[in-house]
This record gives sequence, C-alpha cells and structure tokens, in this order.
Amino acid sequence: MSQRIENVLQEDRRFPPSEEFRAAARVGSEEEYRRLHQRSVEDPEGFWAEVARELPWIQPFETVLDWSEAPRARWFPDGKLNASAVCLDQHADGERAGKIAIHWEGEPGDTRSFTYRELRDEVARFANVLKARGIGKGDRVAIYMPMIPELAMAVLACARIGAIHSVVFGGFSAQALRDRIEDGDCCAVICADGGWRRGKVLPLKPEVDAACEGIASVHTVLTVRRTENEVGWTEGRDVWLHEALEGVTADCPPEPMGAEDTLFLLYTSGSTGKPKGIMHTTGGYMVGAYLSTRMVFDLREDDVYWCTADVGWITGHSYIVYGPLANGATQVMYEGAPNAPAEDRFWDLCERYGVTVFYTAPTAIRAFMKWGDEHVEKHDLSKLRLLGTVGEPINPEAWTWYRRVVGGDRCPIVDTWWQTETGGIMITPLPGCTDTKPGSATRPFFGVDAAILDEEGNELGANEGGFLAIRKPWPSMLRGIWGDEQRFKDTYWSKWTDGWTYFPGDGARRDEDGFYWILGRVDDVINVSGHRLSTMEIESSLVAHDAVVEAAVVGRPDDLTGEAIVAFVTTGGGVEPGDALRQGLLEHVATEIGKLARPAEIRFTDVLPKTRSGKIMRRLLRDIAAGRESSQDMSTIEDAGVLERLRKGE
Ligand code: 7RM
Repeated sequence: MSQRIENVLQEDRRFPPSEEFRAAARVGSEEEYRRLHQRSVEDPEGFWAEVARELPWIQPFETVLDWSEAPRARWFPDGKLNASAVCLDQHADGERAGKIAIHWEGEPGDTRSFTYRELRDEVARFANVLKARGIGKGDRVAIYMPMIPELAMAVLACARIGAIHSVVFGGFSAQALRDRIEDGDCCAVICADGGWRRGKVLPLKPEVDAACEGIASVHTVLTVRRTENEVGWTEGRDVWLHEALEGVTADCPPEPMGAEDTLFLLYTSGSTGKPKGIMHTTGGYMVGAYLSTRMVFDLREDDVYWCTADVGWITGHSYIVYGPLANGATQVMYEGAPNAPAEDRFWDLCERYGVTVFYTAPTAIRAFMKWGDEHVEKHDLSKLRLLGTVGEPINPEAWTWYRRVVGGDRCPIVDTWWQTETGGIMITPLPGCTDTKPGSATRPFFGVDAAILDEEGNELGANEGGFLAIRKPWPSMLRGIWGDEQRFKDTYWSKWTDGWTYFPGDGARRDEDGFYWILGRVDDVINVSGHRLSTMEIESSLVAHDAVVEAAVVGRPDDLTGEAIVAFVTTGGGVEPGDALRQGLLEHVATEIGKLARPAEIRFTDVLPKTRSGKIMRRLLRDIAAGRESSQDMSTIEDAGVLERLRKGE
C-alpha cells in the first residue's frame, strides 16, 4: 500500500478527433483500435510477422520470435535485410524515386533538398568512402555532427555497410564524446568543422581532436565541411569528406544483415554511473519504427512531416531517420535554434514548407508559450493537421495551449510515451480514433502489453498509481547494454521476480477508461508524511497558475514529514516573483490538489537546469534543495551557469 503513488490531479477534458480527421485516418474507430490491439497482444507473432512482411527483406524470415533466452529477445532471427535499403532503395528504385525525402534548412537560411534517388546515391557514395577506409560490418563508428543532411547520410551509410553507428549529440563535451568512443571501442569518428547555432559557429572538430587524443582504436576522423571554420589536422587520420568523395561512385550494394545484427548503439545517461550504450538490432527495430511512424502520425503520401528533435537522440533516430524514410515520407530537417533569428523560426518553416505533421517536446512548447502567441499567429499554419509531443510528461496547460494556438483547435495531439530503450513509441493516442485527454499518453500501441504493478508485481486497479510495466517482448526493444549484460538485467528486468517483465523506471496510473497517465521517473516520487506524490502532478498544478511558465518539484529531507516539497518556479506574463505570488501559489496548490501538496518552499528562478534534450534535471535540484554537493554527471547539463545561479538562491 505504502508503495503506491497517490493520484491527486483531476483532468476531465476530452478532445475527440474531428469527423473529417477520423474519416480519412488509418485507424478511424474505437472498434478497430480494440480489434487490432487485441490481436497484437493475443497473437503477437502473427501480428508482427504481417507487419514485417511489408518491409523489403533480402532473405525472408521463418521464425518470428525466439524468447527462450529472456530477457534477450530475438526477432525474425533467420531473416536478412539492410536498414538503408529499407529507407532508401525500395523508394529510389520505385515510384518514389523523384519524391523529396528531405527538405533541409540551415540556420543561416541556406537550403538543400534531396529526392529519394539523390539521397540513396549520396548515401551509397558516403558508404564507399567508409569502406575505402577499411570500415566494415560490425565496426563501431562514432558520429558527432550538427543537424545537417550529412548527419542522416552518415547514419545510413554505416547501416549500408553494416557498421554500428553510435551518434553522440553535437552539444556534448569532448569528455562525454571520449567516454562514448572508448566504451564502444570505435574505429572512426564522423564529424563536421562546425555547425550554426544562434547566429554563431559552434566548432566541433576541436572537441573531436581532444576526445580522440591517445585513443589508438580511432584510425579515421572524417570531417564534413559546413562552416569554413579553421580546423586542426592530424595527417593520416583526418580526411575531408568532400575530398574523399571525389571520383567515388554510387555503386554500393547494401550489406545483407541478420535481423539480429546490431544496427546502432545510443548512450543514455543513467541516474548513476557511466552512460549505458543501449543496443538496437536491425530487423525488429526497423519493423517498430516503420509501423509506429505510419500509425501514430497517420502518415499519408502527401504529408510534409517535421520532427524537431536532434538525430543525436533516439527520437531523431526513430522519427527522423529510420521511421519516416522507411515509410517514404517527405520531411523537413532544420539545423538551428527555434529562436534564430527570431522566435517565430519554427512557424516560418512550417508555413514555407507546408508542414502537415509536427512533432516536438514539452520543453519547446513551454518556451513557445513564454515567447507569446503572436509569433505563432503571424504565420499561416492551416496545412498542419496533426501535432505530437515527446520527452517528458506534458502538463495540461501546455497541452491545451499547443492545441489552441499551434493547432488552431483543429489538430489532434499525440502525446507519445517511450524511451531510448523501447526504440519506438509505446503508449500513444492514434489520432483518428482516440479521444485525447490533456496530459495523458492514452493507450498502449499495438503489441504493447502494458500494466500498472505494485512492488510485488500485483496489478493495480483504476487510478492507483504504481510502476509502469511491459509484459511482453516487442520488436524494437533494446537487446542489451554494450559490454554490460549484468547491468542490462539489473536495470530493466529485475524489478519483479519473473525476470521477463520490463521495468521502464516510470511511475504511472491507468484511469477508468484504460488511459495511462505517466507520473514521471519513480526516483522522482516524493514521500511527504507517508503520502507518495508524483512531482509531475504538483508541477502541473503550479503551471496552471497564470504567472507560472515552468515548475520543477523535488523533495528535500525533513525531520518531521520525511520529505518536504520544494518547488522551483519560473514566471512569465510580467508577474513579479515575490511573497505575494508565493502566497498565491500556495493557495492555488491547496485548492487544486490539497494542503498536503503545498510546497514547503518555493524558489523563483529564471531558468531550470535541463539535459540537452530538454528534460528537467530533478536529481540536481534535489541536491540544491538539500544544500548538498551534487554527485551528478554535469556533462549532460544544457546551461552550466544555471547551477551557480540556483545555488546562490535566485
Ligand atoms: C523518447 C525519449 C525516456 C523518458 C521516459 C519518461 C520520459 C518520454 C514521455 C515521457 C511522459 C511522455 N527517450 N518521457 N516521453 N514522460 N510522457 N510522452 O524521450 O530515453 O530520452 O527518455 O522520458 O520518463 O522514461 S529518453
């Protein structure tokens, strides 16, 4: 009982899809969702085999799933395919040859577009350059680049020759890059001379040089020229891509890969210790990325899709590179910041390219809210038909703003819950059939057998907060942590004793309609006098107050109550932070949730510490609230100055 998370926030609004949207959607009725979902969990092998057969296999699979060595799953183990052929060749050699795959725009406003045939040829030449450097199947290649087309090409070129890519987000430090190169024992690094960010050139090559210093395994550093930036050069090791491409042909047949061959590693910073190299394989991952993109974004042939994530995160892997391209979609890719040169850059892009499906993160949505409606309203966004969000729980306040101001009260929102480890979207609305509720990721995707369990593994009832669990393997699930089998088992498969129920580390509740409400990481739950409260719900309540833009809630040790609630709050709308507002906020939380959820302390701040992918770093705030030195790995923090400012107390 005491393990449960209390459910304190009530959200009753519902937003059904319009009849028009429903009528044209891939899944347009409740009955159809139920039928398909039921089939997918009662006969997962039958369901996934059908989906998988929609992809072009080099050698068809006969076995669908081998779960005999759980938790290590093998999907389609006797099949062979190549991810770059799935993304490119099937379209380049078919009806989509002349269709635009990527409309790219640099921050300074320069543009490049690639049809599927052009992209395939670029990737094939890129792959030949890698081959000429002796890189081949199973080798690990680190990629450290800005959001330029060559980033997607580098990823696909690795996939084409069977090299395992390990993309490291271009904003990470030299040390973070070095750790990842060393852990993966990479033989090459692909980078650029720099990228554009907020009107300035962000140099990348010096970081690469520092990261590779003294690492014998790295025999090649391949650099893309983007900014004409001066770069250091190591003879023998360093190669310019444009020079290496001279005279290279586009004749590079895709390497036939076993479905269970590793496609990529992607590092996630765990709560403690060194980052985990999450391993994904080729067949299952592609099947998951393909189907989820198609269904969740309800993709149609003429859509112009834009996911604003960086390819350095899993969202960029699955929903910029592999999923949209596997579906033959046209997408927008943008290099720079959302406020460069002005706060309307995203909406300007949406208008000019006629974006129809737009996928972003709550942290961005809250920034747009703060910047003001006028930046959105200046632009014609009438082509938009669907909005998505991912990365954190989205508070109902930001959700309704997104729907009203960006979506013109017309576009459904898909709030998609998933992780680096799950490879693809797991809990999500299907936009043509789900009546959405602001703040809820709604229901499990096809093939996902989700549940809310207590500490002992008992399933909890409606509206009881507990641990989110996944009870069946799914194709795009992680296959391991690079070089650390034990950590893989301990982290994800040992919460319950059966050894095969997946533990994502998030708390959640399921309401009376079977809708899931993600309550945040279970390490973030606060225990006040025996009441286990989700930080997310208190934050949502604070953000619902007119003066609050963003809030982060943490617990600090308290002799009397066990833990006391500390809220870090950023304000907007011209309201002065101070005692009057503090009092107002306490009353607001007391009426919305109850006295028990009232913060013991409210600290106003101009910004919150976030990871580079935009997630609030509550662990760090916990240390600050308790006046402790932080044990956390700071290399993942977006703005290192935040810390000093918070410590000094506003
Ligand atoms: C895709 C991604 C995973 C963690 C996950 C959650 C949180 C992600 C949502 C969400 C509530 C969402 N991968 N999270 N999406 N929480 N609602 N729609 O972000 O590996 O970087 O992070 O992010 O806590 O466990 S990730």
